[in-house]
Amino acid sequence: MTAIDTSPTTAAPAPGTPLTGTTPTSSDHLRSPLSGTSSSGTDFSGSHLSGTVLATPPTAELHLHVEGTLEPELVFALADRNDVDLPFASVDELRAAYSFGSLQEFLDLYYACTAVLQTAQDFHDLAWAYLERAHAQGLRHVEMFFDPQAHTSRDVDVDEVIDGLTQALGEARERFGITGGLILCFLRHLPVGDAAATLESVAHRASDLIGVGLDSSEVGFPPAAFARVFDRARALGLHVVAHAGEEGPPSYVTDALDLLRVERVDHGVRSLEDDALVARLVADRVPLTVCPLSNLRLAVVSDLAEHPLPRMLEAGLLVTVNSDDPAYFGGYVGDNYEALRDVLGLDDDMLALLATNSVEASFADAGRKAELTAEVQAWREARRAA
Ligand code: ES4
Ligand code: ZN
Repeated sequence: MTAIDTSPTTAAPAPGTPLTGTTPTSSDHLRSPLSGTSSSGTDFSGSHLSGTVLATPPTAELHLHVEGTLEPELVFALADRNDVDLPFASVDELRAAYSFGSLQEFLDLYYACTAVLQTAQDFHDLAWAYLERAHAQGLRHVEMFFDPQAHTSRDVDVDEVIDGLTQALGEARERFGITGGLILCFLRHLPVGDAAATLESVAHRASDLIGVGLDSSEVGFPPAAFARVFDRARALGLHVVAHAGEEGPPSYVTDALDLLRVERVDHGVRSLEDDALVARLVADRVPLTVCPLSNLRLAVVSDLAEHPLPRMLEAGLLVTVNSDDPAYFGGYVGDNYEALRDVLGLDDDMLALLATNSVEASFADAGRKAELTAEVQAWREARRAA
């Protein structure tokens, strides 16, 4: 059963009714985000899909904004369901607007489209659509970012957001054996007091979260202001990550490490401009969640052939591959691996290394990491035999 149907010919249901599928009003299918593994005995590994070996490895995705998985068809389906007026006449017109010169240009559209997301059902359908697509590309574990302030600012209850996303993740675990959970991101362009209040509003359900992150407009919003909020998140038992060094300078990466004490750096590509920082990231095995197609579409690099990822690997950095906002940037996680093969010439050994890095860099428990590492090895062997 598919939880959404975004085909253009689908008749729009009345506002508030599910498009298809179940209404996630209870938490009876929920699981704690990272504990346990599939127990059905089913081969969930990416390599079994469609009876052939996938061209890209089974992987963990650690840098994925669920709001950035909002495909234009779903924008229109949810707008119909919720009676939201859109400033675009058609799916094609909206997709044509997906042409960005900078992070800010993208973010303006990204926040505008969140207007269609209102109920737990909407958030469920959004996440489920992503999980189905990413499953088809070999996704095995996801640590999913969400931006509560983009929704609470529109009077959407944060519990609706968390309930819907958690329900979808629970279903993905049952049906696909995909593990993972949620990382709550603070919007750094808003006052730090908003971030602190957001964290307190979910403190009672910290067990529904893996961690916190920091995203949105980077330049002009350095990490320092968020140090106390991150202290509080750690005190709640949450992991901490932050976007740094996407458009911002390497000093933002250093500050994220020193002041926020992040365990991973999201993007971090500009770290290469600071040799001492690179040495530190290598020595401490700090993972960087790199997003090649995002970097291309947001003009962080002018050409994928010039992407620094190969240099980052050569430097010994713990690099992972991720899709960031796949609906907007032209590709899901497997598409990002594919692009690295096609444009940068990375071979199966390199792709397997990147997938193994994603497992190491994840917040999965040791048992799950061992399972996923074995799946990557099995993929590598299957590719050799194919
Ligand atoms: C984002 Cl690519 C990127 N950078 C910063 N914040 C974001 N939110 C969604 N995508
Ligand atoms: Zn991002």
